[in-house]
Amino acid sequence: MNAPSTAALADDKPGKDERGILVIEDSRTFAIALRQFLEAETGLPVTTCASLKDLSELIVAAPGAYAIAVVDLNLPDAPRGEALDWTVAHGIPTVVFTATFDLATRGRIMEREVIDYVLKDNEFALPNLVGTVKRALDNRNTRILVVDDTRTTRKVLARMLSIQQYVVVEAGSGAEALALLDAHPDLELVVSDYYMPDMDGFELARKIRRSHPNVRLIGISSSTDRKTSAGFLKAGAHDFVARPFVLEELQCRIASNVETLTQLKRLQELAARDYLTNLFNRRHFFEQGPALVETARQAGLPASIALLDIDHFKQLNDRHGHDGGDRVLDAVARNLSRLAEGGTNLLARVGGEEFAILFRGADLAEALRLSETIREEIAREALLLGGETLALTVSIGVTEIGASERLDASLGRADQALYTAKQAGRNRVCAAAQRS
Ligand code: GH3
Ligand code: MG
Repeated sequence: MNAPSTAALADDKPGKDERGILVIEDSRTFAIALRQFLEAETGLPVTTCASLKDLSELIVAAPGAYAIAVVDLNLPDAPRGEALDWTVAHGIPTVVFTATFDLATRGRIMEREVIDYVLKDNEFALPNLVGTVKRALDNRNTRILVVDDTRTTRKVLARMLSIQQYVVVEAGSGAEALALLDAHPDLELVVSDYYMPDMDGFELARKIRRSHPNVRLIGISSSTDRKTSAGFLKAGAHDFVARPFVLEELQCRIASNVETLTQLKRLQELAARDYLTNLFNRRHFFEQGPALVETARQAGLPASIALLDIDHFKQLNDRHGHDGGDRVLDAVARNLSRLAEGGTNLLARVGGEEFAILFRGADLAEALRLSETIREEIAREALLLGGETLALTVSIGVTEIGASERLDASLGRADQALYTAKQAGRNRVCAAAQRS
């Protein structure tokens, strides 16, 4: 079943990057271990080669095939990092894996615009390398806003961050930064200079904390006054880095803030989900529902709600035990997810054996049609439980959400329609008209 065709409401998701990982490593043991580890952790195909000659042939054959390269600095036919020159020259983001490390080597690596380097000299080398590659791949999903009124310094920082694979957006003033944050809710991290003519970094930090409380902010400044870092932190920044940067320090501080963001998102995701079925829970439905209805309204579209309840569920519980009941709930949830989740719909488990679906863009007639399809599909599906084939049915109450009506009021009306469906014999869809 298709969600209502309301392109204006559909979420844009970027396409998945299918490119692989290229490993240039002459030690066979390392190369094999790396390939297994990287494939398991990233799910991407890994190609290995052991010399500059093989590398050049691979790149010439398929220059655009690699999302990232891992390069050993010393190869028999490329002892001075020539393999690194090749990957960088061909625009392949590169992580260096090296056994030799001294200041001269670091200098040679850093002047070549690499993502990072990982030392081979310790027992954690392999997991460190895999972690670095994973982080770099993940960075492509993080948008960072760089705020600095001086174009050249802003460009240098933006370039450093794009080498780390972050998606970088630039602002030349505090006001522009605030406007960009308003326009792009996916901007998650701000790196801001202190001195700017229209508003300084402290004021920007205070404003961002108030208007975008989930955004992380790192202050930067070339001031030698230690109070600048304290001022940034007191204004609400999460971190501070002094100019001129030690590149590795800046990388680590940004990575640690991105990690915090990732953990926060994971917690938010867990808080929004129902543990048994992994569907969205009641809290999420009521937190997100009103805004979703509002976007439909603004696009001049209707919205409807369906409340769905499993028929005679108590009997199933009594007969097959609570665990059996749980399995039925999970099966119904998976069916509903397949039939009604995503696109412009919001599906949630809102009670023990009750599920709600918000149909954005659907008026009552359309919501009735969609609900009828869901009811039929669930009734058609047989579920095997304790050696018994269960005929599972659901009853559904549907209503259209009134203009400026509260979501709980609409859900209450859908509940009355559901009650009518139960009274009329179950396994059916009933509608409740809006009160005028
Ligand atoms: P009706 O057809 O009128 O909806 O009857 P019913 O038996 O489905 O409804 P009733 O409300 O009498 O029973 C619902 C049962 O769902 C009662 C409760 O113990 C059970 N239940 C609620 N949450 C869960 C759960 O998470 N797991 C299991 N196994 N049972 C649950
Ligand atoms: Mg029931």
